[in-house]
Amino acid sequence: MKKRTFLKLTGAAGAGLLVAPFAGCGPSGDAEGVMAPEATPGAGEQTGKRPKLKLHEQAPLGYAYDALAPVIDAETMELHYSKHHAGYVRNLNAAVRKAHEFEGLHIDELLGRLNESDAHVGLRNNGGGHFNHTLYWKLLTPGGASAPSGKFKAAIDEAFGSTANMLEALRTAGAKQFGSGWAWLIEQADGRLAVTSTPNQDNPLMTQIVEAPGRPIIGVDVWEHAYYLNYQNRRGDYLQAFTDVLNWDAAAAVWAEGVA
Ligand code: MN3
Repeated sequence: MKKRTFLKLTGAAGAGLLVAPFAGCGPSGDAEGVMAPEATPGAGEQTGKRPKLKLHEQAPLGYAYDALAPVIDAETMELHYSKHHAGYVRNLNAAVRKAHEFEGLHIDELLGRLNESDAHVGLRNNGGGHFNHTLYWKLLTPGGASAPSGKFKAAIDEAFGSTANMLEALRTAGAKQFGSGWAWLIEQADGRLAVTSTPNQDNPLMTQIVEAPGRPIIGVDVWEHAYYLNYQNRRGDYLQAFTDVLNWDAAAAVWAEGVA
């Protein structure tokens, strides 16, 4: 797949984070009938009485909870994936049910339509939480290259001078983010890579909200739940460890093709 800019991506009807769980759903011709406005809020599962409701789903982790130990311990991984991320997905689906104009949107497009209004708080926190963690698990996938190469490395070098400089900028952004949030490597609209950070579960695809919009390439969770069991207050040690175990094949794939 050809590399796309984030602007193109946000307008694309991609597949992956949004699925139609009911077999036999019409692909596009019956779009009006795909949603179920009167769907019961609060439940992530479907019942036989609720037809054709599209839900956001949590992708399988794809590796064992202890696969990243001792860098990230199994208990942290299990809580983070099965409680925190799962909660974001459940609450995102509940929020979408109350905001019908967001039903059926790919997560990228959903994030791009959010603004700072109170009405969007649930979608913002939980939609961001869903996207952000989906990227995070992918980047931490065991194995893969331990350094960037090819065109991806060239893009990093062009923006930062070296991979080491980029990683230092990423760790600094994570260390300076006050309270909970994320540090990011993004691709800006002009194609150039940059480092930024966001509070809470905000995401650079929230172009109407964040100061530095872009397409997320690398995302580092700096909420305490991501590291506290292993690193306590030593966020800097966790940031170093994260960048040490980053799967550069996964990062390059995100840069080339997007998160999902
Ligand atoms: Mn988290």
